Amino acid sequence: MIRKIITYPNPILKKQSSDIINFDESLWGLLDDMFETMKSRDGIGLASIQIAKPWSVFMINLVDEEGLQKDENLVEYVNPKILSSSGTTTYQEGCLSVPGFYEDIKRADKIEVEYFNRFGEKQFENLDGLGAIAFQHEFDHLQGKLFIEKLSFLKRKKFEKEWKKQLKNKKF
Ligand code: Y12
Ligand code: CO
Repeated sequence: MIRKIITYPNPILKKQSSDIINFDESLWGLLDDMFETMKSRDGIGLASIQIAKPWSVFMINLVDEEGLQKDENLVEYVNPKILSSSGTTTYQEGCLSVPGFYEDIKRADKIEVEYFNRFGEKQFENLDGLGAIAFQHEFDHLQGKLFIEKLSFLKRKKFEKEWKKQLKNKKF
């Protein structure tokens, strides 16, 4: 089922997400709904809190070398952790909870992560490039943080101004 994606400044987005204990049908149903919802909006990443469920879950579905977004490349991250990070990189990020706004954000370039898959099996991954950026963006959602909170004071002002203008035009 396609769920409603909550948008800034909904206070639910500030909530800390809680770890999954039972890897059962309620988790699988949530993950399936998240995938349907993310695809319906052309997203490449979505955290559970964005559909108002404060569970420690997100998913990433990057495009391949040919620029195609394939279902089989979806990765579901349950109870994820960042074990180590190195380097820095900057990328123009966007978020389905802040539609229509994109800004350069600095993050670690390489990360080593652990997580569980939907069946409760522990996984390890080394990520770089867009995978590392997307993971950190989604991981921040689990701590109740949006990418706009990483903006400089002036860029945040620019965002608030654009956001107000957009709300007036009732685009979203
Ligand atoms: C790099 C940077 C950020 C991420 C996090 C995942 N972000 C997204 O998937 C953003 C998707 C997005 C899609 C939009 O288009 C539609 O909704 C059709 C969009 O534009 C509007 O809403 C107007 C904004 C964001 C991963 C990797
Ligand atoms: Co986001």
